[in-house]
Amino acid sequence: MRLLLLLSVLGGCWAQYDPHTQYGRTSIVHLFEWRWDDIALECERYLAPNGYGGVQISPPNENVVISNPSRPWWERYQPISYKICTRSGNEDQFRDMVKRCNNVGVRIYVDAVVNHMCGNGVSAGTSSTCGSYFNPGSREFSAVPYSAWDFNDGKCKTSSGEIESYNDIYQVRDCRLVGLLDLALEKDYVRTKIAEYLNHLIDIGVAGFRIDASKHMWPGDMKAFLDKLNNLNTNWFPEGARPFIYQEVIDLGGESIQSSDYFGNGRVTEFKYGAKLGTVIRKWNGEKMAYLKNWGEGWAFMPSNRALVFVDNHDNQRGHGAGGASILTFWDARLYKMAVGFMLAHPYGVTRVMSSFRWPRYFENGKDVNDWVGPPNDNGAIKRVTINEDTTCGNDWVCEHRWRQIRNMVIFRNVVDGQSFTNWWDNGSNQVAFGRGNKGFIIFNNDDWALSVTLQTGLPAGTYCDVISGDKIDNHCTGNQIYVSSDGRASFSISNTAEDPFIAIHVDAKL
Ligand code: AAO
Repeated sequence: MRLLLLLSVLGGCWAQYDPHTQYGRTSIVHLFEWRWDDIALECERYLAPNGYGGVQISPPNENVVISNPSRPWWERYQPISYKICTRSGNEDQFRDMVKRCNNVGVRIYVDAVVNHMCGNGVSAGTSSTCGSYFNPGSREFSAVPYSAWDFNDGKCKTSSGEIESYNDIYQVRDCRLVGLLDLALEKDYVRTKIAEYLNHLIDIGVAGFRIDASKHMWPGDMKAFLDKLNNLNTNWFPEGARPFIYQEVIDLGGESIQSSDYFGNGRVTEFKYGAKLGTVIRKWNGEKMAYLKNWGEGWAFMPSNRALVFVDNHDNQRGHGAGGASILTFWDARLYKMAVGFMLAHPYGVTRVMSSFRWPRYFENGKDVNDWVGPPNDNGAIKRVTINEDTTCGNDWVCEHRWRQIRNMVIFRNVVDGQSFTNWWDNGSNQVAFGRGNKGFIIFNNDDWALSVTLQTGLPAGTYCDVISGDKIDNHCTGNQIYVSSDGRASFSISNTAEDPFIAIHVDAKL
């Protein structure tokens, strides 16, 4: 009884850091701009069978319709109301997705845009995804409703009303981010409206939230609306479970606002992770993989139990947000697979895999002039995610989460969950290897010469299927095989010109 009480108290206070994934599932995937009915299908046909823990979805609430440029992806970051009504689907389709995904043990995390409404310069009217009236000039959003009282115009001290310096914490929290009308979160009315929106989603069955632009909200204001949230729906979650919270705060160092300011509310996105890993894998600035030995807190990242990590996100894969040119994406597939493989093998943080759409990337003076282009569509309607015979996706959906190397590393992470980081080896350059207890082992060759080495893997003796070059199907391996001898040692050879210059083995892929 006392133990139960202690457990439930602990459970209660730690819960906002816990993604509430089903036992044995550890990673989430961002299905950027997908339709709700396609996500429901993907949960059933692919994510559950391959051990994905959950999906981050694009913002589900009504947004402005931008026609110049034509339907950019970023229109979804300009809310008009909290009706569940977007290009991804209506509320019925949303409910169906949440139910079907939860029923196969895959969680849904909503991208919550609550710092602001649409841009200051948008013209008044009903050009919104559900046709609700709004007037940015008079600050009227009748479908919430919000009025001029509910915005920070009086509080912001810059003459432009915009954030002019990221080093002034008052500007960053009280002024407009790129013209977006900044909600007055100090008001209980605004906090209540936000909590009503999020509670509506919680009651439908979502497991948590990515909170957009958290840097632009005071941590205490956020806590005030988070404290108003319901527990998760007991159809799928234990009694008393709190929503998983991860806050989008870009902290690459050097600004007054720090990630740690937000730890009390939940996890925080660790943007240093992808920026640094990209620099290392690209071998820029004298970086080498050997330096990854103390990856994580040793690189001045936030504590692992507060971090949400990713190689790229929907912003920095196209030059928005932060991280710059070092960020690896599907456009650099060979290096990208190594980076995602490293992330998923390494114990640090809660991991998020990116799943993108292809766009006509075109650089002029170092900037992608098509960075705005929205998802594959027919006259604005988002195209379905079709599945090819070889299990890849059609219609310009990239589906990185279905790439064998990435999908198999998601499974690797599940298999090694809870095991310590062991048996590190490096050649002083860009050939490195490490294990996860006696469950898994991975080795990379990112040097310009071949790798050939015998190493302690920590694994039980036997023949293993390399899950990067192939799959274990029934009891045979479609890729390379690795032989671990009775002392735990194994020989590895990786050509520097290999399509995927890394090898990963784990106990569930033992033959
Ligand atoms: C669009 C148009 C705008 C127009 C506006 C209103 O593009 O021209 O004014 O509508 O009409 C997305 C798009 C925006 C879009 C917006 C609304 O990215 O282009 O604006 O939807 O449709 C900051 C925020 C961060 C934000 C990021 C993009 O802190 O929260 O900008 N990300 C989220 C979403 C994002 C979304 C929004 C927020 C808004 O993920 O998709 O915007 O809902 C510094 C700061 C960062 C700051 C960046 C970029 O970063 O630290 O906090 O992010 O600048 O402004 C070095 C530094 C690094 C620095 C970086 C860049 O790397 O180390 O710290 O340089 O300077």
